Amino acid sequence: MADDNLPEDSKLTLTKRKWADQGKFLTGRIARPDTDRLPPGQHLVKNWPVLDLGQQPRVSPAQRKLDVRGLVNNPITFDWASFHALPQKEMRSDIHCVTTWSRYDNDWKGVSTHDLLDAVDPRQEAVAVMLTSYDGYTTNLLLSDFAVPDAIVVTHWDGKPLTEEHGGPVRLVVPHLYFWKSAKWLHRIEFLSRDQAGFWEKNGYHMRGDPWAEERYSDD
Ligand SMILES: Nc1nc2c(c(=O)[nH]1)N[C@H]1C(S)=C(S)[C@@H](COP(=O)(O)O)O[C@H]1N2
Ligand SMILES: [Mo]
Repeated sequence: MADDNLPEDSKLTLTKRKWADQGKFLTGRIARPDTDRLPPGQHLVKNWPVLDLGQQPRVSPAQRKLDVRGLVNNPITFDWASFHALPQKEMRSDIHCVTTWSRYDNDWKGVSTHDLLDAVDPRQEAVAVMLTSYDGYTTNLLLSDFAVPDAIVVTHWDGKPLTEEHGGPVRLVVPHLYFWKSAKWLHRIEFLSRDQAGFWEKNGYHMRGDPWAEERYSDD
């Protein structure tokens, strides 16, 4: 950590301040140090559990497309070839599932949402995205959460093609939110002028799902 920042402006201070606010608001407990990598209420697993609605996508992997549409200047329907013509990036991140398991150090390869956003050029009015998957699943994200630097549309995990049970050939990974936001078998990304609830969000889950703030369920 560089110490040339003023203390009140440093990333560490800002993170701790956020922790303090959230910790006080949610639990009344003293905030944990930001060196703690495991969000509150989570436990670590070494395996990678499979969780979904139990409905396998009907469309075969070879026929799948990724349709990026809505409030964008340049809507694109990607096939496997055009998707792989975008810059391919590698990232490592942790998974935090709302069912309380977390898994560290997952190696992903795919297209960053940054590069996807560059390609489709969202319009000024776009503030949210709805993700729709080939099994009928939907989930929503604010554009600001979709656009974080470590969000990535992945085709590979741990150096190997993503298995079908984990959402292959193409899924989203948004590591700073609970894993239900990371749609498997991704079919459509639609840019919207307001945040609308997806499948779990209509069924009692939180609209945002920040694991560090324990945004598991909606309040109402
Ligand atoms: N298409 C689709 N994506 C999905 C789901 C689903 O049912 N369908 N479940 C979500 C939930 S609740 C979780 S915890 C993760 C699980 O991903 P995994 O099976 O690869 O661990 O996928 C998320 N993405
Ligand atoms: Mo989940």
